[in-house]
Amino acid sequence: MDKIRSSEITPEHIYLGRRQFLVGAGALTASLVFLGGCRRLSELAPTPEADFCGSATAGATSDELGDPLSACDAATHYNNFYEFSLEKDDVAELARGFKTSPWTVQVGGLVNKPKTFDVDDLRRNFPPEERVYRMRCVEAWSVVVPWLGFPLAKLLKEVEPTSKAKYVRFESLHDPKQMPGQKDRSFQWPYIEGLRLDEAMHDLTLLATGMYGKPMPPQNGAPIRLVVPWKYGFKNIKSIVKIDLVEEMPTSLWTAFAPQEYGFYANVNPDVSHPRWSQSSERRLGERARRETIPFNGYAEKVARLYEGMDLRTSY
Ligand SMILES: Nc1nc2c(c(=O)[nH]1)N[C@H]1C(S)=C(S)[C@@H](COP(=O)(O)O)O[C@H]1N2
Ligand SMILES: [Mo]
Repeated sequence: MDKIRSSEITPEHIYLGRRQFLVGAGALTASLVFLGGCRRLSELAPTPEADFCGSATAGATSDELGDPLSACDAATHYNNFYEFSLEKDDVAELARGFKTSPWTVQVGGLVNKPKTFDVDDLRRNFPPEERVYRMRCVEAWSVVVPWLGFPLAKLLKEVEPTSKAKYVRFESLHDPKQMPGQKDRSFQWPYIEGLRLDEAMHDLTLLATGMYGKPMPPQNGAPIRLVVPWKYGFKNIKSIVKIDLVEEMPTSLWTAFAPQEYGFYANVNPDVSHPRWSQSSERRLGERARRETIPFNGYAEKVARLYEGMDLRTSY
């Protein structure tokens, strides 16, 4: 059991939150053991799922840096999706049967043409393209995924943001009947995330409706989720039902929960440690040795200009 570092099995995001509810070191130790301190590696290993990964395909075999795609089984069985679970290895099972059709995304706020889009129409109107992106979780693990999706900019142009719009606010489904994790009231549901308008309009910013050549599986944020590859994973909000153009910087679920730990920008930055761990390296799913974390997760050439003049050590 000492082979597994606790950072790999304890949900880092909520460690502090849990601790606030515990009294004394005994309770703390007990809870860490309860959270999985004695699990064996075999239990964390993904179970093959013929219905999804068995027929998975991808046009590419690596990203633009030459990093190989992560195994489909890994990317679909090691998930953060707190609406279902605080663990990562049981999300796929808990989300099985999650109802993702019909599904609409309501787009409004500071726009000339507010509109509610049906996800099937979105797939028809904006044909999905494959984009291989690295995703780097704030907990210091990462994965390389062939997403299928379209640039968020295409959708935003259709609704015509007004000149007052400065930020985009995203909202996930709130449905405690289907999502057992939403009964945990230490979080302010629904899950909310936000981007500055220029970040949202950047060509790398994707609305993904599939991965590995297939429609998005529930555990990865079906039917439609955000992918912003230069930011920490938590910005990549899943199962989106609402998008609003707004004037003020939105408060995300994570900034509301622990503002000293999770900022609005959340750009991947190996030089700025999380208050409780270093961000200088990461564990790629399926690999043994740790990798160095790259500024902006390797996308600096395309996005660093968005942050010119900002102090990247403090603007987290
Ligand atoms: N609605 C919602 N979106 C979410 C999360 C979540 O708990 N709820 N977790 C985030 C975090 S912390 C990460 S790292 C990624 C994980 O995406 P994946 O499971 O597809 O790898 O989803 C992000 N989007
Ligand atoms: Mo994350």
